[in-house]
Amino acid sequence: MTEVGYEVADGVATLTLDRPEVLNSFNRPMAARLQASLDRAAADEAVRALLLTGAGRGFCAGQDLAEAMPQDGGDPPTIESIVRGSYNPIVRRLRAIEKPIVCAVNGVAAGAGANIALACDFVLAAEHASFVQAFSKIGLIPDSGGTFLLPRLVGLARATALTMLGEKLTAAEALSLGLVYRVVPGDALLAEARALAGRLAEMPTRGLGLTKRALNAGLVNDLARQLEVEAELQGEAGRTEDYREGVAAFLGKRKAEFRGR
Ligand code: T3D
Repeated sequence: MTEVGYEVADGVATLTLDRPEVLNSFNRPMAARLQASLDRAAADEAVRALLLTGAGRGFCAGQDLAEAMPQDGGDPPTIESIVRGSYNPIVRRLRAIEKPIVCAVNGVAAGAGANIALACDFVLAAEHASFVQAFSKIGLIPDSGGTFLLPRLVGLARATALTMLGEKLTAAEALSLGLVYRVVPGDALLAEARALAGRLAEMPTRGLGLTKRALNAGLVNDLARQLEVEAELQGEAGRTEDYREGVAAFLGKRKAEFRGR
C-alpha cells in the first residue's frame, strides 16, 4: 500500500491521500509518508506548486480512530504523541514550504483532515464536499492548527461554534465563511485544481514563496515589525531572476517566462 500517491507533472507535485476504505483517515505510516512527500516536493527544484487531494469519496476523516485503541494487548500510542509526531509536523510543513499548495477537497474533511486542508494556501472544494470539526464529538480539542487558523479565518465567535458544536459545513457554507477559495462541481474538481496549481507553477514562484512567508509572519506580528518583514522580503524578491524577467517583459511588451529563481 502506498498510503500517499506522489506524481510530478508540469511543475506540479500531486500528493494523494490513499486509504479510501477509511476515508483516508491517518494512521502513523500515512502521516509519515505525507511528511516525507512534502519534504520531497519542497526539495525538488522542478516542483513549483503542490496539489493535495484524497482518493475515493472522502478527502480525509482525520485520525484513524482504531489506531489509538489498544491492539493485541499492546499499549496504544498516546494521543499527545500522535499529535506531536503526525499532525504538528504536517501542518508546520504546509505553512513553511515556500511554494503554493492547492488542496482539492473531494469529499468529507473531518477533524485533522479539515484543519490540514485549511492549512493549505488554496482550498478548492467539490460541491458535495463537507467540513467538520469532529473533535468535540469524541471529547477532544481541535488540533492540527485549528485553534490558530480558525479564529483568524472566521473570527472567534464562529470558530467557537464550529469547534464546540462540531456541525458539518457544506462546501457552500464553508465558502460563505471564507474557509474556501472556490467551490466547483465534483466532476471538475481535479481538472480545476490542476489548472490552478499549473497556473501558480508558471508564476514567479520565489516571489510567491516569499509572499507566503510574509503572510505567515503577518498572522502574529504587529504593524511595525511586519513593515520591516515586508522591506526585507521585498529586497529578497527584488534580487530574483524572475523580478528582472518580469520587468524586462513588461517593458518589452512580451509575455514573461518565469523560472522560479
Ligand atoms: O489519536 C487521536 O485521536 C489524536 C488525533 C486527533 C486528530 C483527529 O482528527 S480527531 C477526529 C477524528 N475523526 C473523527 O472523529 C471523524 C470520524 N468519522 C466520522 O465522523 C464520519 O466517518 C464522517 C463524518 C467523516 C463521514 O461519515 P460517512 O457517513 O460519510 O462515512 P462512514 O460510514 O462513517 O465512514 C466510512 C468508513 O470509514 C467506515 O468504515 P466501514 O463501516 O465502511 O468499514 C468508517 O468506520 C470509516 N472511518 C471514517 N472515519 C474514520 C474511519 N475509520 C477510522 N477512523 C476514522 N476517523
